[in-house]
Amino acid sequence: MSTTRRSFVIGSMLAAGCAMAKAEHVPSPAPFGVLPAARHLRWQRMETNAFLHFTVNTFTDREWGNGDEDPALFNPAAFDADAIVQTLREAGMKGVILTCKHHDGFCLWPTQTTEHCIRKSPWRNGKGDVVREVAEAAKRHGLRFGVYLSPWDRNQPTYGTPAYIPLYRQQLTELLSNYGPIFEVWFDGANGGFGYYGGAREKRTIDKHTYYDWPGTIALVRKFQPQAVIFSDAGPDIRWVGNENGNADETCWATFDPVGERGGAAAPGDVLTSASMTGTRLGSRWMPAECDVSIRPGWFWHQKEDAQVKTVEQLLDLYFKSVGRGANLLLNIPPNPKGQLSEPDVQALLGFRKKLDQMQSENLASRARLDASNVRGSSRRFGAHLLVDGNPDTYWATDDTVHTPQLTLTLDRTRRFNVIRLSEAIQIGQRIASFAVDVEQDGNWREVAHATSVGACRYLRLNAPVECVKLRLRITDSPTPIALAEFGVYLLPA
Ligand code: FUL
Repeated sequence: MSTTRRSFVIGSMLAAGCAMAKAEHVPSPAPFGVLPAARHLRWQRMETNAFLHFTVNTFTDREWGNGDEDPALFNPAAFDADAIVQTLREAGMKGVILTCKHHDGFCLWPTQTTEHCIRKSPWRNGKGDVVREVAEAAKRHGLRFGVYLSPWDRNQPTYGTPAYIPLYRQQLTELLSNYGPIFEVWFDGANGGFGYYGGAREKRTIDKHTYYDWPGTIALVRKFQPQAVIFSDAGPDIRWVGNENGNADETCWATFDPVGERGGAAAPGDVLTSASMTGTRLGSRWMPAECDVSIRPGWFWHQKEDAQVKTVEQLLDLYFKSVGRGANLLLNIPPNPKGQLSEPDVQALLGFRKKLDQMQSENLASRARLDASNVRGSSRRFGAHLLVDGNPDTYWATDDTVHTPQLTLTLDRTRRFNVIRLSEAIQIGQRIASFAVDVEQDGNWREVAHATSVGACRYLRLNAPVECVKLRLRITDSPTPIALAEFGVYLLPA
């Protein structure tokens, strides 16, 4: 190499080195608004979880037990936690939450707090523990385990008096300390009313705001399972979406400031749930929505509902209206009296996952040329290529002055698609307030979809597939520079 050529090469290397060093000094966008905790981030990435409603009701054909059910009723002769959890895993579920105790008070584990539990059941000769079997099966199959412990207990004689609270906390302590890591603790809002209550058979009402001393109970969860998210209609970590149809709102913010039904403070069971589907834009707490819904009309198994199991298309619709709106889907699949999932439920679940897998198998954007109208500090650390790297931690970001950038995608050839996916880098806040997607046809741009909030995940499902080589994402409203982690273009097969 000649001296001139060598110095040119060295000069270029130095220049490139300088440019890279400069790029590395481009600061990340400032965090915006309230941020998710690490436990939220882990939870948001799970997207779909399973709910198992299973107890004496499974054998009595009821939705709510009175509390006077004989524990001997509970006898799922062919209970197979492994088979259940394996199906859940094949259906793409990342976690499973079990009704360890529903409102009737029957405990599915050998609790020391009451005789109204599995020890008094003939199942496994009174030596069984459904909580342990599900928790261990979940661990074996790589699902995370969560617990539902109904605050309302229609069996306990002391329910409604201060004496019940230490008992409830003891039950919670047993669940939180004996079954490994818990990813979610589910507190139901149904509280107080008629019950057996040790034979009193009367109506008992409680003050939803003061009776349970929620701050004390929350502190207990934090102490034993600090990584768990706590669900209720009032949070503190995850909010009920406000309906049991499984739908978040078209606009769904991860932030929420719950208020009581008549204004004022909220508490589990006293929340103005009409606001829960949407959340609060710029709210003071990161409290994303969870959409709980059953694959059948009821939460518990009833033979008469075998023909009413949701179809694959209904499940897909639920997915797009929950996960696709930044929430999580908590899908209930109730075991039957044998202790297994019923065949119609299994078929629907597997059909649902097959369709999603087919859709997700090819992201057309990952083979496209991506041209961003702006890249923060012209740095590769914030480049548009990060939108298709499959890593939710990296993101395309814009300069501080650029809030409404555009991204043009040139696909490898004419392609057909009907689903678009966006995902914000929520670790630095929820920013985007609206966006639109256009396709180029006959030399003109045509808008095919627009929407509002993005957050952890936003899917847009088009009414019909469109074909094009070029498409464009326009961010139309954001109060700050954007930080978009992922972008997907998919074809959901008919
Ligand atoms: C409700 C309960 O009353 C239902 O029985 C069910 O457990 C559902 C998930 O939450 O509030």
